[in-house]
Amino acid sequence: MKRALLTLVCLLGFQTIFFAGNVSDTIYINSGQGLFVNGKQMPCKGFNSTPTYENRNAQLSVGIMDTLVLTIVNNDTILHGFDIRGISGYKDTLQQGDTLEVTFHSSTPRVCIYYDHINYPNNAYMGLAGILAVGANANTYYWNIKDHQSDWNDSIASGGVVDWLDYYPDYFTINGLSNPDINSDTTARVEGNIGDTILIFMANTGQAEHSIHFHGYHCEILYSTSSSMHAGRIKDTFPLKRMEGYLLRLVPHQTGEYPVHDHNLLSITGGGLYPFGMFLTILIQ
Ligand SMILES: [Cu+2]
Repeated sequence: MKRALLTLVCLLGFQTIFFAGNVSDTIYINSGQGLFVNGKQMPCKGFNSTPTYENRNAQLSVGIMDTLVLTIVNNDTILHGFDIRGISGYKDTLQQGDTLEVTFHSSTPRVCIYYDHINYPNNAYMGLAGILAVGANANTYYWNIKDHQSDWNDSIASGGVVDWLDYYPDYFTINGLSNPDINSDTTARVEGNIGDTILIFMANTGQAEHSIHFHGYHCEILYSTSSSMHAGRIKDTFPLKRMEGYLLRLVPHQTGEYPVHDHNLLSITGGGLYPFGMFLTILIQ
């Protein structure tokens, strides 16, 4: 009996260590009217978790060594693409109504950006870019940072041409929301306790540069899409060029409610009004 039990424990242990799990997810490419702070509306697109358009892109997550089986459905009326930034082998296209299945896995924790590479950067700019997190824990948050020049959304949606050298954005969002609404997004607004290990998967999927500043706390970079040299740095400000991201670890040392905002101060406005942009708080108790 003892021997049988030992064998069972060994087998279970073996399974835990060597057999990674599968997770599956489906995302839909949707078109719609995005609702922004101050009641502003503009045409947008998104990779959403249902066939109905919303400003927020699906937040994809997979464990280290696990496999994500991802189904992408083109629910829009035009050709779209799917790719994962910085990783080869994923680039593919979907005609209207098409479905694509991809499998993804990573042996290390990281943040990835999945996006539409067709007509780049226009489709990604219209909203088709989201975060794929590898190695999330129970205290994980997602900050998908975007910017829009509202009249350009109208132009691009109606087939117009824009000159990216003249880009001057006027709306700034995290997960499709601006201050003050962003503080109601439980996947964005960090809430925790002293000593927690909090992970923040942050990506700039807009077309402007941003520089995210933490008041009250420093974070350690666990992974950076732009350079392996960044890992291990402990700082309070994180500059993000377009389509770059960080995986940050925050272990709070003090209680309080502290702001996090973009140090490019234009980005803490919305429609020209302060503080309706990239501005949220961290609450540590
Ligand atoms: Cu600041």
